[in-house]
Amino acid sequence: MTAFTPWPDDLAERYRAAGYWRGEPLGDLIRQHPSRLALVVGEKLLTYRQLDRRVDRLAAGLSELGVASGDRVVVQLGNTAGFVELSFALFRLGAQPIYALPAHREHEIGYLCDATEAVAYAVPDTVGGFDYRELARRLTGRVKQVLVEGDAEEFVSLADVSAEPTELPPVDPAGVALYLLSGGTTGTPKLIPRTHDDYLYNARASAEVCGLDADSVYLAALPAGHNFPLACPGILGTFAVGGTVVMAGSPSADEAYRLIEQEQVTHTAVVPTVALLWAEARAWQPERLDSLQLLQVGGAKLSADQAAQLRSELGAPLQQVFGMAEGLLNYTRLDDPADLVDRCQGRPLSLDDEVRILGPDGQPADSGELYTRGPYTIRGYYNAPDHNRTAFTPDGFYRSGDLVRRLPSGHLVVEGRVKQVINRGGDKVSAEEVEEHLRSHPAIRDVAVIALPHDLLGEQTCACVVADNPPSTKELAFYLRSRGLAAYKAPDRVFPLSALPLTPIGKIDKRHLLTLATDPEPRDP
Ligand code: OOB
Repeated sequence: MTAFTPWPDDLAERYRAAGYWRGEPLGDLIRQHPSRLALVVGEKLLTYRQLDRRVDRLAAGLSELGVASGDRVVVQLGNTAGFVELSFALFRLGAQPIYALPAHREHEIGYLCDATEAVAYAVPDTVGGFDYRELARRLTGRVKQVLVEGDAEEFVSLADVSAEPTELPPVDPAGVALYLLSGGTTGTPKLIPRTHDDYLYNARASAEVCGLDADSVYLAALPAGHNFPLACPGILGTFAVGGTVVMAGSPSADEAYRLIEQEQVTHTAVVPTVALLWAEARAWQPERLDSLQLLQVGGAKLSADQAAQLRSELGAPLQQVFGMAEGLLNYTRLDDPADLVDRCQGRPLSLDDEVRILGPDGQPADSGELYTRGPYTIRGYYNAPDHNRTAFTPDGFYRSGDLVRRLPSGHLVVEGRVKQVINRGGDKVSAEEVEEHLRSHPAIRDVAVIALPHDLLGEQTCACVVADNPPSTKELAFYLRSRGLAAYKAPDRVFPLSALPLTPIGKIDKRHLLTLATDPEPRDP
């Protein structure tokens, strides 16, 4: 079993010599700037000193519960103090959080627990009427220990996990600190091991490029366990410079506007869909956004027109971010002209990010599929040798599946993708995963899942089904929910047809399906 594929020794040495990898454990990040304000969650304010102490006590308490170095813990907390405290306590123990998204349900969580033999699963009590303790109960037998932030009922309350701090064994900064989830092209999500060294560099270098300093106030509006708000520069990048992190319970415009004005937020990150909703809400939200020094938009394509619209309606400086949990981050720079910011998705963060663009003939080109390797791009997914053979080249480049064009300035424009993923407003839906589930539906004989263009979400999920009595979207949503799948993976549209079109070599012709599904006068193939 290969939990983690290391970088080759010569490159690791180079990344250390260049000062990217500093041999520091992530858990130490909040030991500096003791008297500064680290975290704001609702009424709760924590200085770095207070946070540091709470984390030490939590780490000691977890250790008493049996959580040890190398153990994995599935973390599905919202944007709360518990999220930050538990993450840092695990970093200090050398135990590894696996960051699930709030929308994940028993299918995804069960898989994560099984695949990683996680020793614990951390959840909130209820959020928006959904009871995560119920979800934990449905996973009985697959989850060893459940930790709850809030009313724990029969489980262990995170607030009670506390003990006198003790000396903990040293943590290897070259080892895995945490696991992120991949956007996913496969039937099951892949786990992305990130080391202390690489992830700290990711956060620090991002903080620098985004102009964060000790006076910065970062609003975590997207779910904290996603790479973008976690470390691009996000929560960790803000801590690295001694700034303040403000947690938002949701990315809704009313909550974000209120927090931005109240806490004088300087930086925040959203997906295009959320940014467009914020712009629309400008009409009725009275709050001022003058404190915003940078609005980062990424995770899905923002068109030049939409960028210009955001710029004029929100009045905040804009940054485009094209990133991936696997590593490579592209940012437009603070001194890039507005016109360039609007029409590209940024350029690589690091001088040592190697970007290879290959045309359809497999030869280097200015436009084609993006391959990358570098000081914070993984060399392999967790325990996935077969998948790794195709997801990475023999010389260690990650095959992103994104189609890009390189401008003479080195900035990249994202033009499409070759991977079978629907980017639904920044939420990544694996076509293969949804197809696998739908294929087991009793009424469906054959199915192909494709992306359809959508004004607000960018893309929507369309299930092209061959069935005598095609199920409705509602029925499919219900069916997938009953199988424990996250709700965002349910198809937005069902396109019935009598047979799936095939390419000359007999593969399902998804391009043809797209034309058929978007044809105003559909004809069956
Ligand atoms: C971010 O990370 P993931 O892992 O959820 O998704 C990565 C994929 C990319 O391969 C690309 O297909 C798409 O999301 N993507 C974009 C994009 N940013 C990401 N497509 C078009 N334009 C963009 N600006 O999504 C992520 C990670 C860190 C920072 C920002 C986003």
